[in-house]
Amino acid sequence: PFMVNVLRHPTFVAGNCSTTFIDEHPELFRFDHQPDTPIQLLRYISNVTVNGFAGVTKQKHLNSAELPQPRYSQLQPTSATAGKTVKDILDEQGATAAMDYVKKQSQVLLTDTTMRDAHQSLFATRMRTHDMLPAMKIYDQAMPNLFSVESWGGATFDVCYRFLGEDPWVRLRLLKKYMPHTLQQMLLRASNAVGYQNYPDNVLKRFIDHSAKVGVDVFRIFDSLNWIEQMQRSIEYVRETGKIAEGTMCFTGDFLSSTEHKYTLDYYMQLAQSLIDAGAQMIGIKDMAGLLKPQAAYELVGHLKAKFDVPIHLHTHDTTGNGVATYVAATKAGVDVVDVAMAAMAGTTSQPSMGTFYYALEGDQRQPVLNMHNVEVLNQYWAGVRPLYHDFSNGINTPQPDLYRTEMPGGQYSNLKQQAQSLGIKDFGQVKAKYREVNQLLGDIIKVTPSSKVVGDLAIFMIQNHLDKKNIFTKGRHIDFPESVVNFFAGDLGQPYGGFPKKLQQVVLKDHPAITVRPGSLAKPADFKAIKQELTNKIKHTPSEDDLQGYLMYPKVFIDYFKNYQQYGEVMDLDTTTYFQGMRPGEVKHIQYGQGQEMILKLDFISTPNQDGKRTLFFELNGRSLQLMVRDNS
Ligand code: 3PY
Ligand code: ZN
Repeated sequence: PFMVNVLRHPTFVAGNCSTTFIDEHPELFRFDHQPDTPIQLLRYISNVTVNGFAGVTKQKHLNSAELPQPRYSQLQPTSATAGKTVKDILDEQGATAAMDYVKKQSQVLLTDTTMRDAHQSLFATRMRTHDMLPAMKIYDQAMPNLFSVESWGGATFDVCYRFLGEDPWVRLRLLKKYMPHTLQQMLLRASNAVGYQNYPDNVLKRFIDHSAKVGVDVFRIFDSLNWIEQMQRSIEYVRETGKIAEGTMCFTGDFLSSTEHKYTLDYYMQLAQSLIDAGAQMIGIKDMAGLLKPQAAYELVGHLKAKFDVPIHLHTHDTTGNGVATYVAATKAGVDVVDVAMAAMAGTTSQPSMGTFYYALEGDQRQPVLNMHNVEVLNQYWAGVRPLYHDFSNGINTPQPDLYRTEMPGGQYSNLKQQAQSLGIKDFGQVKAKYREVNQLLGDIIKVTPSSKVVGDLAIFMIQNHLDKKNIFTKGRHIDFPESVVNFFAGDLGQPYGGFPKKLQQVVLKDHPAITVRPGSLAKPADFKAIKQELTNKIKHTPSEDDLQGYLMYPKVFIDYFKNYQQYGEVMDLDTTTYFQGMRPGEVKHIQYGQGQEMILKLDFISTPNQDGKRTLFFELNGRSLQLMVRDNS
């Protein structure tokens, strides 16, 4: 096959490697895929024009191709306070030096989550690389004093392949390319990596090694049950790469309350100790549901800072509306880094707003070093991007203080609401009440991907089957429970703190066996040679390491992606309205694709379906007429 390799490209060979050359050509970041042809993209456009995109309503008031892009020339000059960014220090002197630098900062540092958790929590992780690119190019210059950007991992890996027709590894290469002086941070679900299931240790190691090689600098490692045994391997493997291992505690409960006997301050102090013993260089507090109230943040961070010598990194969601107050309190207690999103992508289920937090600390010695003019240049761009994803937005636009009682993670709130609606359950209040009841039935567990799904699935299941905390022990004996619930009780996610409720475990499992050890200790190591051969047979092509990694994580999703990629080419090149909505008759698009080519495409007319249900689309491609037939699936 044709080799697309940036190093061999004639422009590079000639030494004429301008940034603009790479700019428009993400496909150069793939190493052995076929190049695009205009026909591939035309096929995609025709199909989406006729059949639409799942979850998108056709509305053409937006034209993403006309979105003004942020420019380097709009920025005010800024520099890293120490002359070097944290990324420079990591690259030049290693992780220990980078951590020492963070600890020495008197100001609080920031992680910008706009390109990962913010869109994951606001509009179902759908932000496309195409819309990240213009921002990526100026982040380094705009905000050299950030600790990091959280730009990868969590649900983004899966969603890239599954819904965006993109390769997440290409995105990571672009992030690294354009932001060479900013740490790239990912969210790693410990032994579940970027999936929803446990992977064998050798798969986990290979994934971490490749991620570190391609561009991840900081790995935020969490386990959905806070089970240290599930996190130890990930921490160890990250340490072997020389990158930064952030051992993470998921926060739940309310340790300031006299009724909290499980997730006490002491619980978190011991967990932090175990993470440090396992090799964590930084402690993350992951407050995924936004439950950490300001005074609790003050006490938790204060105790951690007093006892441990590693930087403390706090993550929250603004779902309850108290996010900034929590961060201010944490700042007073000495937190080293907090997670924020740019205002246009902040608030409610996302992170608190960067600018809002900055101004909240006016007059405080720890106010972050930020050039708010530059932040505003970027924010204006994000403000233009956000409406493009309106169809995927979760519709939550007010604070949700009831979450303090329901303890549902921000990302799950909207998903579960949709799931309930699609099953005919109209009263979400009922779902929330059931969620609380299920949490108590399960013994009050940590709720975050994937354990939160167990609670959500069981809540819906109990509503549908008229089960409650009493009759579940009798009626439940004759019912098959959802797979996620069975797997949880079988120990496939690990062991919850305090153990399983034994009686319910028997009711759910019936004859199904349960384990009490780390699932990875039983998993057979993956036979990479055999898997590579299997993949080669399926795609009829020698897979790159990127491809193999995609297949190891999500076999079916990857194969579907690959087939689409072969059919449609690099759809990342299309602007977002075209990608989600196709074209309307009369519309003209200038599309950059391939290796620096541009096509001018006009859609003239769409025929009615013929007797086979196919429509003909009449295009003009660079002034020449061209027709494509597409089946109308409606
Ligand atoms: C993820 O695992 O994707 C999360 O963001 C959990 O909070
Ligand atoms: Zn989060």
